Amino acid sequence: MGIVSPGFQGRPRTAEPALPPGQYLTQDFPVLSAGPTPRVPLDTWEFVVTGEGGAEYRWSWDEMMGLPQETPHVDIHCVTRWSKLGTNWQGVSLDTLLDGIDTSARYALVHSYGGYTTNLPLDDLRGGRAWVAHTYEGGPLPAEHGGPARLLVPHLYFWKSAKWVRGIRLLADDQPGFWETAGYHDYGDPWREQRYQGD
Ligand SMILES: Nc1nc2c(c(=O)[nH]1)N[C@H]1C(S)=C(S)[C@@H](COP(=O)(O)O)O[C@H]1N2
Ligand SMILES: [Mo]
Repeated sequence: MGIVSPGFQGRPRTAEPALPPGQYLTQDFPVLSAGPTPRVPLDTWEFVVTGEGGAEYRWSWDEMMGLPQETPHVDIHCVTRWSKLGTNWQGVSLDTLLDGIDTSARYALVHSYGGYTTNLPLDDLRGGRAWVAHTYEGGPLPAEHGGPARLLVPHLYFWKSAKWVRGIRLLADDQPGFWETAGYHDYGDPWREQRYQGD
């Protein structure tokens, strides 16, 4: 028996293929941004959840750092066909942030500093599957990859993982975001190859 370090979340991969259909493996970390990289100072950074009725739940950077932190070890899949296996992050689970927010909303529209948006069912932000991530491979998340903090929703194509995340609007009805309006799939499950509308 070797030393098992706390937080190590390795799992056997023998039972399932690691790569979704049509994806190739990459070792580097491509940067894909639809616009310029916004620079967000930590002292003005905030994360806001807006309820259907307009109620706002806000966290400053320090408040976010004071919440319980998790260390997801996950595979990520971009719709442009690269996948990266076993990436290591640190951040706050959306379960933690949504805990105590009483809502019957079924959808979420995620907003970023810089104006990017993306939508997903609210349930996909629950169940230990989504984080506001601020640390990548042991260091602060670089700005080009979404720092100070990005959404991390690795079970969907990576365009759903909004960089420079600023907040989430809870909605009764689904509302498409930036890429979804441009023809990308509304849900974006890489295992079902839901790249574009109609897939
Ligand atoms: N705010 C914002 N978030 C974004 C994007 C973007 O253009 N702006 N691009 C998305 C797409 S298409 C992908 S594949 C990933 C890329 O993340 P990376 O640049 O860290 O690889 O971010 C997603 N999140
Ligand atoms: Mo992407």
